[in-house]
Amino acid sequence: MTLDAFTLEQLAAHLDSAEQQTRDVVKITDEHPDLDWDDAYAIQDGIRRLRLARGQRLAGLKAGLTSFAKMKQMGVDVPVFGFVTDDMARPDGGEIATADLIHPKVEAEICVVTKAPLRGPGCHVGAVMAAIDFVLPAVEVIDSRYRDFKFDLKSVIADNTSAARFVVGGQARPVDALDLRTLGVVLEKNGRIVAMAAGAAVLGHPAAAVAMLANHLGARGQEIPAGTFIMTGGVTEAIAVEAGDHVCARFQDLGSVSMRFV
Ligand code: OOG
Ligand code: MG
Repeated sequence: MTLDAFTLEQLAAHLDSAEQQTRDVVKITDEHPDLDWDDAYAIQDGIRRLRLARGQRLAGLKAGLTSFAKMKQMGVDVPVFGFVTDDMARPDGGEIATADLIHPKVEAEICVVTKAPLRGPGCHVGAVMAAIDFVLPAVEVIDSRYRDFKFDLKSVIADNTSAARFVVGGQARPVDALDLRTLGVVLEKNGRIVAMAAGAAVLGHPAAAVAMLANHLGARGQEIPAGTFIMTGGVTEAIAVEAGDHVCARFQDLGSVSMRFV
């Protein structure tokens, strides 16, 4: 930690109000270049406390920057972890308002729900596979609070990894009915294919993203509880959207997830 508790709380409130007021801000490392990883996650924890204090419920955990396409797009090389709350959820086939988003982008993600706790260090793909209850398709709408979507890893961790909205599809499948590495995903915007990938784009196997999350939490004395919804990260680069756009993500064996931006 390089920052004191008061500064960490101030930065959490700063990013939280930027989100609430749909206002972009400069990345926080510009003013705090010494910010370290623990500071960044402590700021994210501060945002989580503020949101829960407003009555929101924790809906799940997310891994981000887990695919090479995403790392390349954002110019970074390490995955990051964040959370989603119930107020970020939107129904499949529904509308997503853009008036309260700064510069939204969509990502197709393979998600899981666990049936047993996962605790690192030493968590691996095998342990994750044994703990997965079922697999679900989703689209995450990310919306960095940073100007022009430009950030470094510590700034984006503090900003809860750009989490903004998410839409979960209805087709759940048991994990042994799928090959998560070869599971194909096609992302369409306005009827045109804009990106496609297979599950292996995410760290070689989407379960590896969950193992990394368990190891990340384990280093902090925390675990992934049973019954946790986890988004494993965009399989392709994120695609910018605006009012009027229709997005559909088609997942092999898991159906599709769609939404209209208004
Ligand atoms: C950070 C969040 C990345 C993903 O799935 O890769 C993310 C960002 O790119 O703004 O959620
Ligand atoms: Mg994501």
